[in-house]
Amino acid sequence: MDLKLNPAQKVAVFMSLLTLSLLISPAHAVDWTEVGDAGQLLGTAQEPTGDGRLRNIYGTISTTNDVDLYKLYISNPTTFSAAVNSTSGDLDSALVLFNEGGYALYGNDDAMLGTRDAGLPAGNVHGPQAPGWYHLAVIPLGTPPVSGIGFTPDHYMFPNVSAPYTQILTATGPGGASPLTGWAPVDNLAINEEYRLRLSGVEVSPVPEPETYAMLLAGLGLIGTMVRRRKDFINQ
Ligand SMILES: [Ca+2]
Ligand SMILES: [Ca+2]
Ligand SMILES: [Ca+2]
Repeated sequence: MDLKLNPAQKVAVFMSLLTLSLLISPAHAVDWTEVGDAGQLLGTAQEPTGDGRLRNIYGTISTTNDVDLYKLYISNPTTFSAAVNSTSGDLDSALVLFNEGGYALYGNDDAMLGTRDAGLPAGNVHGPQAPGWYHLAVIPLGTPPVSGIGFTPDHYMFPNVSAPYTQILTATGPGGASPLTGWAPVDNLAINEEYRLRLSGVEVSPVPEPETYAMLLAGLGLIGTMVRRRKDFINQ
């Protein structure tokens, strides 16, 4: 095919191929390692960056009061799940998912009997219901999230529960109807426990912007016009 393109058409073809390659490029899997110490409040949460599906976060719980809060974009709420493994062996973890505004959705202490690793399952009725920004906390056991001024149990977002600790918890505690403001402190001990947080349904590159699609469609439209003109020329 010998299409003679004017400069505008060349730009259109180039932009179309570029945006097409962006859209169909294979999804990357991203493993994020905690940078320094992730904060524990909405304003200091750590936001992993990169391009593609966020597969793992590797981090450290350095003290008994070190909560690591991550700001995540959940692109697929139905497949979202999170699971902690204590890679250094001794961390008794808990997990809580908050929405963008800091209201708690669900939490867990032990994913299954016989383990102290926490997990949030996919497809739970209390899990995320829409794509968007959320906050996920990796918590050393005994450091409950609170809402309001003060750290007393009347500010706890989650109820006190008894064994087994495998249940999925919801924010039905006295402070559960309000957003996260802090974590009730415990005796501060250095523990330096490393963890791996496995994730699904989370992206670190936002989906293509609407302008990307608009650019692609505009470029394809121009190519279509050019091909039609060429055919008209041949058919004359
Ligand atoms: Ca940390
Ligand atoms: Ca932290
Ligand atoms: Ca646990």
